Amino acid sequence: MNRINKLARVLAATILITLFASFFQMASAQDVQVAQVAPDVQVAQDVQEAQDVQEAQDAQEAQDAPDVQVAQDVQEAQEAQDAQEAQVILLDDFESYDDGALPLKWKYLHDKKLVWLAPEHMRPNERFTVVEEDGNKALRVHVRGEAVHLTMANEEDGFDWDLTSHPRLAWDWRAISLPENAREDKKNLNDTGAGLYVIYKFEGFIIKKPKAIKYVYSSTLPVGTVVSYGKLKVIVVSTAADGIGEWQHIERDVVADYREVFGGDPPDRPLSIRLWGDSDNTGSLAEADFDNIRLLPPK
Ligand SMILES: [Ca+2]
Ligand SMILES: [Ca+2]
Repeated sequence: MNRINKLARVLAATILITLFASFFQMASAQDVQVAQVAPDVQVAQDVQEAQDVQEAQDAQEAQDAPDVQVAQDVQEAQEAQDAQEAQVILLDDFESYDDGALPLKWKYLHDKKLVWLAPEHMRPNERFTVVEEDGNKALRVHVRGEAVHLTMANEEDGFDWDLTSHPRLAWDWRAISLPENAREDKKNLNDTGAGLYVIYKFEGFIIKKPKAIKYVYSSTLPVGTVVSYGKLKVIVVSTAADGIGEWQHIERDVVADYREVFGGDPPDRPLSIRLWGDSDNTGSLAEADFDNIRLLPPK
């Protein structure tokens, strides 16, 4: 009987040991499984997080990108504008004179000679006056029943104009009063309240006449009209038909204009620029303001 009991105890102990062994084996197998699974999960999480971060960065960059591009475009446009501005040659913006003064950088025809403007040369029916308005100064040309002009000569009067580098001319003007019923295509009514001439050269065997283009603010003719007086060509660039009293900005490619009205190329260096007030044919008042006369590089 004792022997049987001993065998039973041994058997029970063996079963218990076997059960414990199985339990520990299963537990370690689960640990291995966890240990095997865990790195993959971590990697997957890491990948997901990395993707999220990348997507967030991409989204931010996509948001930022248009602004960066616009800023770059604005900067490049500004640089291009600055470069062009640096090449502009300013003839006169009338800011260097006192309000009410004569524009002393300009010459005037007196006794058939060009002389520097001086008060004693002025006749009663003509005035060239720097006028200030809203912080800006401009030249007011006022003539009644006369034709007068101011001249600035190339290579003499403080500027150097070469058409190969500066083929364009720009200015602002404003008509205040234009000669009534004047028209540049009728000799007996040929008045121009405001005109700007470019004189290219003088031609002729005995009497030398200027070969010139006269840009006008016409009392009656439409913009684009071209009138020919031999060596003098008139191009209407502003007209009272579109109204007066407002500033207008004019830009002309004078090389293109010369080719159009004369054919062939102009000389590289025009002789002079003249500002005109002309009301001698109609005997009426011509009054206009000029400003910002500038030579520009090609577009
Ligand atoms: Ca000015
Ligand atoms: Ca006239």
